[in-house]
Amino acid sequence: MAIKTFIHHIGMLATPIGHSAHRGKEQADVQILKDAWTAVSEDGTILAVGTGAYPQEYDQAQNVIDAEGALVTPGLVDAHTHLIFGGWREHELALKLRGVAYLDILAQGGGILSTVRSTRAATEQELADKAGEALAMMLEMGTTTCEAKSGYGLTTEDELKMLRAIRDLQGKQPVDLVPTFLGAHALPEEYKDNREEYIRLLCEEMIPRVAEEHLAEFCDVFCETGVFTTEESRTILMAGKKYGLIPKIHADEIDPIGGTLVAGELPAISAEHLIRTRDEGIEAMAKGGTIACCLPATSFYLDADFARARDMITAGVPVAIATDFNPGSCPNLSLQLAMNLGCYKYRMTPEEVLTAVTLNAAAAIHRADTIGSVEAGKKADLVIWKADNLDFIFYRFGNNLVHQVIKNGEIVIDR
Ligand code: IZC
Ligand code: ZN
Repeated sequence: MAIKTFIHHIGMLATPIGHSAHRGKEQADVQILKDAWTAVSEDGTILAVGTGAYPQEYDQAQNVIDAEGALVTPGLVDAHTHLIFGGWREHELALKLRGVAYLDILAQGGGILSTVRSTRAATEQELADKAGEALAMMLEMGTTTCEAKSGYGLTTEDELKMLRAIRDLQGKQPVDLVPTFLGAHALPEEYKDNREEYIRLLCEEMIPRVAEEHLAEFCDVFCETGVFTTEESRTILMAGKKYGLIPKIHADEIDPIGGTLVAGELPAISAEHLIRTRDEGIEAMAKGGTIACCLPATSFYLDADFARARDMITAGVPVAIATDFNPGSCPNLSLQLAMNLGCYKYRMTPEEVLTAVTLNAAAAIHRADTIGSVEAGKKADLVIWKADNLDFIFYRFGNNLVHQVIKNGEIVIDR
């Protein structure tokens, strides 16, 4: 088979191996190859990985990339973002510094509802353009696949507009997008006194439309005090399931009201945030095979507790780490920062965190068959780092340590 790209002189190739999430001790099982190389076929998939000597014909590849002894990892997978939104919420920073709580800002019609107003006012093109800028920055920092949620429209047309903006961006720039329907992100102001009616709208109109137009793969709910209850979350996620949308859930971000129990029971492919998750929630996730998608930059920004990721690993729950990029609780899109925090605050090892932002993140968005590791048969999405070992990228923080990003075997970032 013709070789499109050959990458050699890889000082250290660090990657989990496999097609499903790694849990428990396996979370730290990262294959480390020294003096490695990889060959990529015409269609952008990895054909072979090896060390030392390689077949001579690889030197004839269209692109030969000399990694000059650097660290290479899989491209980073951001499994939880609110990529599409109008406006920003920098005015909330002052409130936050004065001690006003996240849920109080929301209850007063700010927070998510403020972003809903600016998102409704934006066109599909404006939303796509704004998100395109964020994606360009993410790619620059090593993210090659990104999950993106709706949830700032909260009317059928505005939710569809957000999901169409995601679809518009697919293929127009290098980052692969994975869409999630989050119509249950907040109760819109016009349904303040009529929550049953909004839930009916979600289940009977929005979800069927989203499914019919193939605009999302997952259905998500913000299960939280003052937002959606566990019963409502179950109803909405079951309705999504009926239409082929895989359940995800925002659980235990502010209050542990039982979202992780719903996650384990359904089961949801992933439960996200988990800042306040207690023992029974961890057990439920372990039982349901739910992936814990932890968002440490959100804890940092909200000055909240950090999820009990170590206990989750011990209990056999696979841990993924994502940014939660959004205009309110985490205006950060660097997975590198989330990786640093995973190490410093969750006390996860570099190997465990690497798995969390590659293979386990891929599994959380149902992509573990095609991305999340550097091995034959997977897409050639890689990062060549300004580092020669794995520890280095966790030890340094606050800088972008990406040298090159390779997407489907082609250099898309070179810095
Ligand atoms: O806009 O505040 N937690 N949703 C649930 C968010 C944070 C995003 C936001
Ligand atoms: Zn979120």
